[in-house]
Amino acid sequence: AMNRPIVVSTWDFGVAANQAAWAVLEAGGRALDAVEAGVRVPEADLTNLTVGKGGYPDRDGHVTLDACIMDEHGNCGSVAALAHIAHPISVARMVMEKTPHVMLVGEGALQFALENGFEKENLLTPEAESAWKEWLKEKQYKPVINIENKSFNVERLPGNRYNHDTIGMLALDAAGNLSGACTTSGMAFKMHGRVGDSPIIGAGLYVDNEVGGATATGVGEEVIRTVGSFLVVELMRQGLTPAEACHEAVRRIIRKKPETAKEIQVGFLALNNRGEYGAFSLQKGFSYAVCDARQQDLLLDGESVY
Ligand code: SD4
Repeated sequence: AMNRPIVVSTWDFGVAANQAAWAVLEAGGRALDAVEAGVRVPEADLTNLTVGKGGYPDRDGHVTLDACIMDEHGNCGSVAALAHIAHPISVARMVMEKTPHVMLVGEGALQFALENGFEKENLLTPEAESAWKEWLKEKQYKPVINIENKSFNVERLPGNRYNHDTIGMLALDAAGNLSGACTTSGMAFKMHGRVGDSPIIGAGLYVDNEVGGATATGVGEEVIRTVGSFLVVELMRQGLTPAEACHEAVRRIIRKKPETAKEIQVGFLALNNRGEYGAFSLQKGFSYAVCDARQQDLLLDGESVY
Protein backbone atom coordinates (compact mmCIF):
# COMPACT_ATOMS: atom_id res chain seq x y z
CA ALA A 1 0.00 0.00 0.00
CA MET A 2 1.15 3.49 -0.78
CA ASN A 3 1.41 6.08 1.92
CA ARG A 4 1.55 9.46 0.32
CA PRO A 5 2.01 12.29 0.68
CA ILE A 6 4.46 11.97 3.56
CA VAL A 7 7.44 13.88 4.93
CA VAL A 8 10.11 12.73 7.39
CA SER A 9 13.01 14.64 8.92
CA THR A 10 15.79 14.33 11.47
CA TRP A 11 15.68 15.26 15.17
CA ASP A 12 13.02 16.90 17.28
CA PHE A 13 13.06 20.19 15.38
CA GLY A 14 11.88 18.10 12.44
CA VAL A 15 8.35 18.24 13.87
CA ALA A 16 7.93 21.96 13.17
CA ALA A 17 9.81 21.68 9.90
CA ASN A 18 7.55 18.84 8.72
CA GLN A 19 4.47 20.93 9.34
CA ALA A 20 5.71 23.62 6.97
CA ALA A 21 6.46 20.93 4.40
CA TRP A 22 3.04 19.40 5.00
CA ALA A 23 1.28 22.64 4.10
CA VAL A 24 2.79 22.27 0.63
CA LEU A 25 2.14 18.52 0.29
CA GLU A 26 -1.43 18.69 1.56
CA ALA A 27 -2.26 21.31 -1.06
CA GLY A 28 -1.03 18.91 -3.75
CA GLY A 29 2.32 20.67 -4.07
CA ARG A 30 5.63 19.32 -5.21
CA ALA A 31 7.96 17.44 -2.83
CA LEU A 32 10.79 19.77 -3.86
CA ASP A 33 8.86 22.83 -2.68
CA ALA A 34 7.86 20.98 0.49
CA VAL A 35 11.41 20.11 1.56
CA GLU A 36 12.70 23.60 0.86
CA ALA A 37 9.87 25.21 2.85
CA GLY A 38 10.33 22.65 5.61
CA VAL A 39 14.02 23.08 6.30
CA ARG A 40 13.75 26.85 6.11
CA VAL A 41 11.93 26.67 9.45
CA PRO A 42 14.93 25.56 11.54
CA GLU A 43 17.22 27.70 9.36
CA ALA A 44 15.24 30.77 10.42
CA ASP A 45 14.67 29.76 14.03
CA LEU A 46 17.08 31.68 16.25
CA THR A 47 16.25 29.50 19.24
CA ASN A 48 17.66 26.71 17.14
CA LEU A 49 21.33 27.26 17.78
CA THR A 50 22.48 24.83 15.18
CA VAL A 51 21.03 25.34 11.71
CA GLY A 52 21.29 28.55 9.73
CA LYS A 53 21.60 31.83 11.64
CA GLY A 54 22.58 31.26 15.25
CA GLY A 55 24.69 28.21 14.44
CA TYR A 56 27.99 27.75 16.23
CA PRO A 57 31.00 29.11 14.38
CA ASP A 58 34.19 27.42 13.30
CA ARG A 59 37.31 27.71 15.46
CA ASP A 60 38.11 31.11 13.95
CA GLY A 61 34.67 32.52 14.74
CA HIS A 62 33.09 32.24 11.29
CA VAL A 63 29.60 30.74 10.94
CA THR A 64 29.75 28.73 7.71
CA LEU A 65 26.81 26.74 6.40
CA ASP A 66 26.45 23.61 4.28
CA ALA A 67 23.28 22.58 2.42
CA CYS A 68 22.03 20.55 -0.51
CA ILE A 69 18.79 19.67 -2.25
CA MET A 70 17.81 16.96 -4.76
CA ASP A 71 14.65 16.44 -6.80
CA GLU A 72 12.77 13.58 -8.45
CA HIS A 73 14.71 13.91 -11.70
CA GLY A 74 18.08 13.59 -9.99
CA ASN A 75 18.73 17.31 -10.32
CA CYS A 76 20.73 18.60 -7.39
CA GLY A 77 22.30 21.74 -6.01
CA SER A 78 24.63 22.40 -3.13
CA VAL A 79 26.50 25.09 -1.25
CA ALA A 80 29.36 24.50 1.15
CA ALA A 81 31.19 26.76 3.60
CA LEU A 82 28.76 29.56 2.79
CA ALA A 83 28.94 32.52 5.19
CA HIS A 84 26.51 35.41 5.82
CA ILE A 85 23.41 33.88 4.20
CA ALA A 86 20.61 32.72 6.48
CA HIS A 87 18.92 30.32 4.04
CA PRO A 88 21.60 28.18 2.38
CA ILE A 89 18.98 25.66 1.23
CA SER A 90 17.41 28.27 -1.04
CA VAL A 91 20.83 29.15 -2.45
CA ALA A 92 21.41 25.43 -3.08
CA ARG A 93 18.11 25.24 -4.95
CA MET A 94 19.09 28.25 -7.03
CA VAL A 95 22.44 26.60 -7.87
CA MET A 96 20.42 23.60 -9.07
CA GLU A 97 17.93 25.60 -11.12
CA LYS A 98 19.93 28.56 -12.42
CA THR A 99 23.47 27.35 -13.01
CA PRO A 100 25.09 24.60 -15.08
CA HIS A 101 26.74 23.38 -11.85
CA VAL A 102 25.87 21.27 -8.83
CA MET A 103 28.04 22.80 -6.14
CA LEU A 104 29.36 26.24 -5.20
CA VAL A 105 31.63 26.84 -2.23
CA GLY A 106 32.86 29.66 -0.02
CA GLU A 107 33.39 33.05 -1.66
CA GLY A 108 31.89 31.95 -4.96
CA ALA A 109 28.75 30.67 -3.28
CA LEU A 110 28.40 33.95 -1.39
CA GLN A 111 28.92 35.98 -4.57
CA PHE A 112 26.25 33.93 -6.34
CA ALA A 113 23.82 34.38 -3.44
CA LEU A 114 24.33 38.16 -3.30
CA GLU A 115 23.93 38.47 -7.07
CA ASN A 116 20.63 36.66 -6.75
CA GLY A 117 19.10 38.88 -4.12
CA PHE A 118 19.99 37.10 -0.89
CA GLU A 119 20.73 39.48 1.93
CA LYS A 120 24.14 39.57 3.62
CA GLU A 121 23.69 39.06 7.35
CA ASN A 122 25.77 38.55 10.43
CA LEU A 123 24.97 34.95 11.39
CA LEU A 124 26.98 34.95 14.63
CA THR A 125 24.55 35.59 17.47
CA PRO A 126 25.80 36.87 20.85
CA GLU A 127 25.06 33.48 22.39
CA ALA A 128 27.08 31.58 19.79
CA GLU A 129 29.87 34.11 20.07
CA SER A 130 30.14 33.72 23.83
CA ALA A 131 30.12 29.92 23.47
CA TRP A 132 32.96 30.22 20.98
CA LYS A 133 34.95 32.50 23.32
CA GLU A 134 34.46 30.00 26.10
CA TRP A 135 35.62 27.23 23.76
CA LEU A 136 38.77 29.22 22.87
CA LYS A 137 40.01 28.81 26.46
CA GLU A 138 40.64 25.10 25.94
CA LYS A 139 40.33 24.69 22.16
CA GLN A 140 39.38 21.03 22.38
CA TYR A 141 37.56 19.60 19.37
CA LYS A 142 35.45 16.87 20.94
CA PRO A 143 32.07 16.19 19.36
CA VAL A 144 29.55 15.00 21.94
CA ILE A 145 27.18 12.20 20.96
CA ASN A 146 23.80 13.55 19.81
CA ILE A 147 24.98 17.03 20.69
CA GLU A 148 27.40 17.54 17.87
CA ASN A 149 27.04 21.25 17.81
CA LYS A 150 27.37 21.71 21.55
CA SER A 151 30.75 20.25 22.23
CA PHE A 152 30.98 22.53 25.22
CA ASN A 153 28.79 23.14 28.27
CA VAL A 154 26.05 20.68 27.46
CA GLU A 155 24.36 21.02 30.83
CA ARG A 156 23.51 24.65 30.13
CA LEU A 157 21.11 23.68 27.38
CA PRO A 158 17.42 24.24 27.98
CA GLY A 159 15.93 20.78 28.22
CA ASN A 160 18.43 19.41 25.74
CA ARG A 161 16.29 20.67 22.88
CA TYR A 162 17.63 22.12 19.66
CA ASN A 163 21.10 20.89 20.33
CA HIS A 164 21.60 18.86 17.21
CA ASP A 165 22.58 20.59 14.10
CA THR A 166 21.70 19.02 10.79
CA ILE A 167 18.19 18.77 9.49
CA GLY A 168 17.75 16.23 6.72
CA MET A 169 14.27 15.99 5.20
CA LEU A 170 12.69 13.61 2.67
CA ALA A 171 9.25 14.03 1.11
CA LEU A 172 7.02 12.00 -1.19
CA ASP A 173 4.27 14.03 -2.82
CA ALA A 174 0.78 13.12 -4.00
CA ALA A 175 2.10 12.59 -7.53
CA GLY A 176 4.53 9.98 -6.20
CA ASN A 177 7.67 12.08 -6.58
CA LEU A 178 10.48 12.23 -4.04
CA SER A 179 12.78 15.08 -3.04
CA GLY A 180 15.17 15.76 -0.19
CA ALA A 181 16.98 18.61 1.52
CA CYS A 182 19.77 18.80 4.08
CA THR A 183 21.12 21.91 5.86
CA THR A 184 23.49 22.55 8.76
CA SER A 185 26.02 24.81 10.39
CA GLY A 186 28.21 21.72 10.64
CA MET A 187 30.29 20.59 13.55
CA ALA A 188 30.86 23.35 16.08
CA PHE A 189 34.42 24.68 16.18
CA LYS A 190 35.40 22.81 13.04
CA MET A 191 38.49 24.00 11.17
CA HIS A 192 37.90 26.99 8.93
CA GLY A 193 36.99 25.62 5.48
CA ARG A 194 35.86 22.24 6.79
CA VAL A 195 33.01 20.77 4.77
CA GLY A 196 30.88 17.99 6.21
CA ASP A 197 28.67 15.38 4.62
CA SER A 198 25.55 17.53 4.55
CA PRO A 199 26.19 19.35 1.23
CA ILE A 200 27.72 16.29 -0.46
CA ILE A 201 25.26 14.53 -2.74
CA GLY A 202 25.40 10.81 -1.90
CA ALA A 203 26.83 11.41 1.58
CA GLY A 204 24.44 13.65 3.54
CA LEU A 205 21.56 13.22 1.10
CA TYR A 206 20.54 11.12 -1.87
CA VAL A 207 17.26 10.71 -3.73
CA ASP A 208 16.35 8.31 -6.54
CA ASN A 209 12.73 8.44 -7.58
CA GLU A 210 12.84 4.77 -8.64
CA VAL A 211 13.72 3.68 -5.13
CA GLY A 212 13.66 6.22 -2.32
CA GLY A 213 15.73 8.77 -0.48
CA ALA A 214 18.09 8.88 2.48
CA THR A 215 19.74 11.51 4.65
CA ALA A 216 22.38 11.46 7.37
CA THR A 217 23.26 13.26 10.58
CA GLY A 218 26.13 13.04 13.02
CA VAL A 219 29.88 13.11 12.43
CA GLY A 220 30.02 13.87 8.73
CA GLU A 221 33.52 12.58 8.11
CA GLU A 222 32.34 9.00 8.71
CA VAL A 223 29.35 9.52 6.41
CA ILE A 224 31.52 10.86 3.59
CA ARG A 225 33.96 7.96 3.93
CA THR A 226 31.15 5.46 3.39
CA VAL A 227 29.04 7.52 0.93
CA GLY A 228 26.28 6.82 3.40
CA SER A 229 23.07 8.12 1.86
CA PHE A 230 23.82 6.70 -1.57
CA LEU A 231 24.58 3.38 0.09
CA VAL A 232 21.22 3.39 1.89
CA VAL A 233 19.34 4.06 -1.35
CA GLU A 234 21.23 1.34 -3.22
CA LEU A 235 20.50 -1.14 -0.42
CA MET A 236 16.80 -0.30 -0.65
CA ARG A 237 17.02 -0.89 -4.40
CA GLN A 238 18.22 -4.40 -3.59
CA GLY A 239 15.14 -5.01 -1.48
CA LEU A 240 16.02 -3.92 2.04
CA THR A 241 13.46 -1.98 4.03
CA PRO A 242 14.39 1.61 4.91
CA ALA A 243 15.35 0.61 8.48
CA GLU A 244 17.39 -2.40 7.30
CA ALA A 245 19.22 -0.27 4.77
CA CYS A 246 20.03 2.36 7.40
CA HIS A 247 21.20 -0.40 9.76
CA GLU A 248 23.58 -1.81 7.15
CA ALA A 249 25.04 1.66 6.45
CA VAL A 250 25.68 2.07 10.18
CA ARG A 251 27.33 -1.39 10.29
CA ARG A 252 29.59 -0.33 7.44
CA ILE A 253 30.86 2.58 9.55
CA ILE A 254 31.51 0.22 12.44
CA ARG A 255 33.42 -2.23 10.24
CA LYS A 256 35.63 0.52 8.85
CA LYS A 257 36.42 2.11 12.22
CA PRO A 258 35.23 0.01 15.14
CA GLU A 259 36.90 2.07 17.86
CA THR A 260 35.80 5.46 16.51
CA ALA A 261 32.26 4.18 15.97
CA LYS A 262 31.78 3.60 19.70
CA GLU A 263 32.56 7.22 20.50
CA ILE A 264 30.52 9.09 17.93
CA GLN A 265 27.01 9.42 16.61
CA VAL A 266 25.90 8.84 13.03
CA GLY A 267 22.25 8.37 12.12
CA PHE A 268 20.50 7.63 8.84
CA LEU A 269 16.88 8.26 7.92
CA ALA A 270 15.28 6.78 4.79
CA LEU A 271 11.97 6.94 2.93
CA ASN A 272 11.12 4.70 -0.01
CA ASN A 273 8.84 5.52 -2.92
CA ARG A 274 5.95 3.61 -1.32
CA GLY A 275 6.01 5.94 1.67
CA GLU A 276 7.69 3.47 4.05
CA TYR A 277 10.35 4.94 6.31
CA GLY A 278 12.91 3.89 8.89
CA ALA A 279 15.99 5.06 10.74
CA PHE A 280 19.05 3.61 12.41
CA SER A 281 21.95 5.15 14.31
CA LEU A 282 25.16 4.16 16.04
CA GLN A 283 24.10 5.49 19.45
CA LYS A 284 20.78 5.80 21.19
CA GLY A 285 19.02 9.13 21.09
CA PHE A 286 18.51 9.70 17.36
CA SER A 287 14.96 10.94 16.94
CA TYR A 288 13.09 11.66 13.73
CA ALA A 289 9.82 13.30 12.85
CA VAL A 290 7.10 11.83 10.61
CA CYS A 291 4.14 13.66 9.11
CA ASP A 292 1.39 12.27 6.89
CA ALA A 293 -2.39 12.49 6.54
CA ARG A 294 -2.89 10.56 9.78
CA GLN A 295 -0.65 12.56 12.09
CA GLN A 296 1.38 15.69 11.61
CA ASP A 297 3.49 15.82 14.78
CA LEU A 298 4.86 12.32 15.29
CA LEU A 299 8.35 12.07 16.82
CA LEU A 300 9.96 8.62 16.87
CA ASP A 301 13.16 7.14 18.25
CA GLY A 302 15.33 5.40 15.71
CA GLU A 303 16.83 2.04 16.56
CA SER A 304 20.52 1.99 17.38
CA VAL A 305 23.46 -0.38 17.61
CA TYR A 306 24.90 0.74 20.96
C1 SD4 B 1 28.35 17.58 9.77
N1 SD4 B 1 26.62 15.90 9.65
O1 SD4 B 1 28.63 18.73 9.49
C2 SD4 B 1 26.93 17.24 10.11
C3 SD4 B 1 26.71 17.43 11.56
C4 SD4 B 1 25.46 16.81 12.14
O2 SD4 B 1 24.05 16.41 13.93
O3 SD4 B 1 24.67 16.24 11.50
N2 SD4 B 1 25.20 16.90 13.42
O4 SD4 B 1 29.20 16.69 9.87
